[in-house]
Amino acid sequence: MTDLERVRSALREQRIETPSWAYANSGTRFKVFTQPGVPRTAYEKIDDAAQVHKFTGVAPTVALHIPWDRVDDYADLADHARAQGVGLGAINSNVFQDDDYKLGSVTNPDPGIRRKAIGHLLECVDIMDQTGSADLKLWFSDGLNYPGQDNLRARQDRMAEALHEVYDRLGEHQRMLLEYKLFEPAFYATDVPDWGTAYAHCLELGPKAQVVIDTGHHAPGTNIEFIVAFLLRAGKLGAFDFNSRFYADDDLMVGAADPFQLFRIMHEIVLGDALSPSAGIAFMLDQCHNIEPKIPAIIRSVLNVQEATAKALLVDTDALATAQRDGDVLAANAILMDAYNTDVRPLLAELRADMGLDPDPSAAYKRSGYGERIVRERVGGEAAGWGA
Ligand code: LRH
Ligand code: MN
Ligand code: MN
Repeated sequence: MTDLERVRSALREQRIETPSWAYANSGTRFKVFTQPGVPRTAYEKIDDAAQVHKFTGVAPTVALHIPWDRVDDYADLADHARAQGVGLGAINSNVFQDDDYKLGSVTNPDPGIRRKAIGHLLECVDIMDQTGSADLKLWFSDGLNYPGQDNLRARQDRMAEALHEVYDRLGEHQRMLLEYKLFEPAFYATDVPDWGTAYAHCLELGPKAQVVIDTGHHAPGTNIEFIVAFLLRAGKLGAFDFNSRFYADDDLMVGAADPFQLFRIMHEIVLGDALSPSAGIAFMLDQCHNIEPKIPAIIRSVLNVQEATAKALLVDTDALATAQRDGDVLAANAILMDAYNTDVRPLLAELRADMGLDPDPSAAYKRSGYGERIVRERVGGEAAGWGA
């Protein structure tokens, strides 16, 4: 296989999962701007996700968030997805939107509330059994606003206990993905604030527990590609929640704020041989499109990930290794920058044509008339679940 064939075949194989909640209305703490035509049900969110896959060819699964996507019959929802040409992906749990969780969910000092939160996580595994999903994604808003509010160490014990109980419930082909976040909604201390804490819990749990890197969940200036390299080496990188940030957890389109960072992350993925679906890393988006049209924004995001990946695949890794061995700092850096500065859009357009797709997914979606149709047909779209 020539180098270019290797690049093409890796791109053809790439899989990006889109989040159901990105298709629905969303907003900030200050305002939810509703958009006409947004989905009213989980079924309609899947219909929209199917459009993204139809035009990009690399987004065949949709992540669900429970209870935002609660339905009576999850097997039926999975059938619906299949009929639309997509599948259901990770199940995201939600133990952050109930009044009971004001002081925490699984780390709450009240054992009754901890039981309720663990009950929800176990219910999510039941749902996975019905949807055929392999991944349970856990994010805990648990934390403290004030020093002295609770015992930091006891909360780690409670976290470990809850994670063990859920871990033990996982089926043979299921895994648990633990997401960390530096701050928000808790401002003084978060119970899983960083990759080190998530990693330590996952290590204690066993091979079915891995870490999720949400790119928006770090302090400014954090070297995320280092975290990628470290976790890959340890076999503990399970997934990404991709998005962009300028300040905090902005949830903007991936690759919009810092495409170079996205390239550096994908470079570590390529070096670690972790791009292929067989490597088991779930590449998911976790975004909200508050002011821009949603389906076009998600198509744009998928293309941004593809472009960063194509550039990462173009890095001349042999030449890079030689320059590194020689201690040739400038040559090594230039090799990386050459790949980053390559315009990969013609390559991707050609690849899409080979795959029987329109070379320009955004334009093709626009021409399809789907956007106008949903505005006509759907009245009273749903809020994604927060801020409403
Ligand atoms: C938390 C988070 C987590 C949630 C999602 C809606 O900030 O990143 O992944 O499930 O947002
Ligand atoms: Mn996330
Ligand atoms: Mn987030």
